[in-house]
Amino acid sequence: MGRGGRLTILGVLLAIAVGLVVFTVMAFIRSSPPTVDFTAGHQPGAPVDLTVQTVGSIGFGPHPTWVSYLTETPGGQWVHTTLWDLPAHTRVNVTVYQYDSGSPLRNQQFGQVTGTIGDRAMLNRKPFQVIDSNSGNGIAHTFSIPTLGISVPLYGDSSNANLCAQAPCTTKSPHNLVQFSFMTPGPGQYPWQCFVPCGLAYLYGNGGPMQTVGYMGGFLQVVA
Ligand SMILES: [Cu+2]
Repeated sequence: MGRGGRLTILGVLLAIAVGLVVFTVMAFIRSSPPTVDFTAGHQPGAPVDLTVQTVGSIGFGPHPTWVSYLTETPGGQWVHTTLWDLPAHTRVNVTVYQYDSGSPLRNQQFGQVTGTIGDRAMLNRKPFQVIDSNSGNGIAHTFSIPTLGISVPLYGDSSNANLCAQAPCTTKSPHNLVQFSFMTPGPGQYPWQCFVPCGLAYLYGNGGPMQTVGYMGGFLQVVA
């Protein structure tokens, strides 16, 4: 083959490589989860209600077996996202419907409730400040905002129960109700995440859904 022929093949291969990179980047950008807006029509001083659920497997999309959080819009629709617009210096009343089984924590520190109003949370309408994850059903996930010092352990459901495997789950499925409140800080981007290594089949449980926005972590986008 002549030099021109080889150069042509090289050029075609390069074009394919560039095309694949562009396609992958565009696919990644397109797959970014939507943001749920809790600021529209917000009256200064009024609390915001934030309702989320945790599921053992999302049941749809590119990773149907992954654990995930979902968010309920102010209109009452469940959306597969972990991104929220929230007003600054505002009380957020969080309700978590927890539909996943649990396990003992690797770090018992995350059995504590920290940073919420009153440093406590409610589990099935009873107040608590700490959960011993080595007893009972263990901890399924945590709701944690590290930069704000906020962390709440989410008690697991019995793994013998007929757990929901297709999100969004409804309260007909076994679940735990976890409620707490916190104050948003000033404007900024604040990451939040789960600290239970719940990414099954990934190295030490910390890959996959633990590393992907929209599943076990997201952002509070706090606006003035
Ligand atoms: Cu988790």
